[in-house]
Amino acid sequence: MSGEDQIYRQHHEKISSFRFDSRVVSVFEDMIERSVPGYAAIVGMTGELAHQYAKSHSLVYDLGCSLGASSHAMLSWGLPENCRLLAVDNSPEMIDELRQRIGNWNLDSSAIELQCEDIRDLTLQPCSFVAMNFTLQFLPLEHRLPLLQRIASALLPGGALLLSEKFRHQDDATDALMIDLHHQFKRSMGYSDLEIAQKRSALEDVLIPESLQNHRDRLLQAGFSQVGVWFQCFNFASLIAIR
Ligand code: GEK
Repeated sequence: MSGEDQIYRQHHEKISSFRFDSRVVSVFEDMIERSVPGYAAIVGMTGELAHQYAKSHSLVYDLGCSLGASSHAMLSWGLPENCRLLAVDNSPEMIDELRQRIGNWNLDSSAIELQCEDIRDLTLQPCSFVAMNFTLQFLPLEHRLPLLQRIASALLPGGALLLSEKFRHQDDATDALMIDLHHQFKRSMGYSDLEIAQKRSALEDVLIPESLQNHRDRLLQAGFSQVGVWFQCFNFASLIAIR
């Protein structure tokens, strides 16, 4: 079970860049549920979409799996016969904690394998579905297209990438409004203005949002044939890209 996220509750003299370390792991679920509007809907739908797109005897990836919420949803919905699910994260603390938790999942977890690796170094095998929920946003901008190209090349024809991201609205006034609405959401979830401000500064230069137009154009450039936004709330969205 997740503890309550109090990481930025007290005033910090110096805010260090955000890292997925053991402190974050211990409160991760509380943090993401109270910070990302629509998180539960996106994770739940990841299971449903994997169920639709995954093919029997193929691989499915969960890239940036954290504590396995998306993997859990995919296994709960049920993957086709002989599908293997590879959950990858480069935080050893996340993978260690996930490894311990899987034993308590009340479902058949024999199909899932965990890998502690940077997704930029991962050799992607032929696969039918890739979930990348709120992970691409942490890669330096220049590393995003090469990864998406490798995903597109690894996907079987008709396979799909589900990509969820925090994004930037192209019009500055709308972007400012959506940022305000997101902060209002965080306040309603119990975060103080100090917590919101300190977390924002920790994520500066770590989480780099782009516009939905950028995402769409780059996915098409990477080799996907069709791209659509299926979920959007304030400055968070999820896209489905078909190979
Ligand atoms: C969920 N998908 O619950 N290689 C591998 N993992 C990475 C990399 C990288 N280069 N960079 C960051 N990560 C999850 C939530 S959280 C989103 C994903 C958030 C990992 C990082 O260690 C963390 O576990 C995850 O990506 C991002 O649906 O906290 O906003």
